[in-house]
Amino acid sequence: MQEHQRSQSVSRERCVLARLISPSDAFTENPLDEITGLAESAGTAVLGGVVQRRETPAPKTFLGKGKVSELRQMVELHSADVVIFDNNLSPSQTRNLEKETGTKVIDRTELILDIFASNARTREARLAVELAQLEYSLPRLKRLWTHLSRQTMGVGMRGPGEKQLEVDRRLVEKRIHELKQDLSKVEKRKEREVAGRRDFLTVSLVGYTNAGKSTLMNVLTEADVEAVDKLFATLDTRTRRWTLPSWGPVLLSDTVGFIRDLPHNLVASFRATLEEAREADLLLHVADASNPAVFDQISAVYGVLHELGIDEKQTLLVINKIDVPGAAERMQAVQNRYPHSVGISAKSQLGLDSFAKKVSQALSEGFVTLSIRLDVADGKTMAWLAKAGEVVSKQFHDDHVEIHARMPVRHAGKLAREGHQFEVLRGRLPDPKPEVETWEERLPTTGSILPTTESSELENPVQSCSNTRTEE
Ligand SMILES: Nc1nc2c(ncn2[C@@H]2O[C@H](COP(=O)(O)OP(=O)(O)OP(=O)(O)O)[C@@H](O)[C@H]2O)c(=O)[nH]1
Ligand SMILES: [Mg+2]
Repeated sequence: MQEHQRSQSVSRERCVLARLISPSDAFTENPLDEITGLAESAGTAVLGGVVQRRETPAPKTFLGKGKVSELRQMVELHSADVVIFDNNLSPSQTRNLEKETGTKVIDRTELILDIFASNARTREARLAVELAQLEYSLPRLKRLWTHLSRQTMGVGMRGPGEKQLEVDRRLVEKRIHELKQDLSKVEKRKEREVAGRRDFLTVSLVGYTNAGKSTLMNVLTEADVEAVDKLFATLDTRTRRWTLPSWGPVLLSDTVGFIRDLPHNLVASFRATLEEAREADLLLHVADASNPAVFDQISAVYGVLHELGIDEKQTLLVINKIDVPGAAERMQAVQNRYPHSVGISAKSQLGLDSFAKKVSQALSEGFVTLSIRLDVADGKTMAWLAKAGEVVSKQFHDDHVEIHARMPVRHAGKLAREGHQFEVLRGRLPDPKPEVETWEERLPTTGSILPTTESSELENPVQSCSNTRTEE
């Protein structure tokens, strides 16, 4: 499986970075900062990099001619083993660039998959990563096959090279099928596990990778989750009991971090891992105020939440790392835009009291009091109501019973789905999903995470960085 073998680990290799950015992209920092962090997390030694501003990529080599030759010189100068692109490349662009630079070329998706593969500890994470890697390789296998058969046999002719690749392709497809079946079993088991914990309210930490989710989890629950300065340190989900001051016990879970342009098939493969977040009563979106790209990171996280279908969930934005010099000002800018956010330092344990208050407040906003009319013989629903919430009062009439009950919003959703009649006495049920096209259009209608102004009016702390302009 030639192409699949390409996605082997780049650990301990010497690398040169490359990125194409659009002329309108604005940076306060070096545009190669994030990919440098990713490449280092994958274990490579970063020796240099090139950036090109261009409206659209060059069809054959992605970068323009002059920039490709600059890249080749850099590869020769540093005797680099690999060029890592911070963009996604087509299989033919990868091949052309490998020819031009005389070295291996990998793109952003392949690098992220590589990091996930080396950090995957649990069986579930390993299955998810293998599936995403094979799905990434499959179209490349196909195209490699076309390319090889043309080269060796002429168009449309069958030959031994093609036969081998055809066999490889079938093997990959078979394995993809098996992995999907295994993951769907894991997903079902997870759904049952999560449903079994329904007696507790659940709060889930989500956010950009390295934002400090695991550090916060450890501080709040003494969970002992790995929290290190490494991208994608966490790839599974841990759930612990957290005694929320002035509230009581809730379940808190920490999970895999997100990143800009997270490969779609990776998000899909991690659905089972993200089950807790999908079912949570409240999401705590942890953002890193020490990072100048915090606004972009916040939007990238909302993008992934949208992809998972959970962007309408009640969310509290937690602005972390306010202990870092310069972060307090950035926190202010974030709070201007997201007034219902809260600033903390998980590491220095700053702001945790008001954080806990905001969480309690958000959780109580997630409750409704309902008046439900049930058939007197419907003992099953009555028992369920007593378990799902608090029954405040019960009034028996000739043919029905009227129950007033307080419960988390998600339970009210279940009652509606089951066709029960009820009236909301206190609190609010979420509006039905609006018919909009993009998640950005949807943002202004979602509860506590709202920006206060239109994005065009926002004070944008991210300004253009002139020294990164490296046009041909
Ligand atoms: N200065 C400072 N550093 C922090 C704070 N919180 C976390 N960190 C550091 O940030 C790095 C990443 O922290 P983690 O808790 O592993 O981040 P994460 O969001 O779980 O990251 P992934 O699991 O990789 O997605 C670690 O080096 C932490 O020590 C904070 O409040 N202040
Ligand atoms: Mg983590």
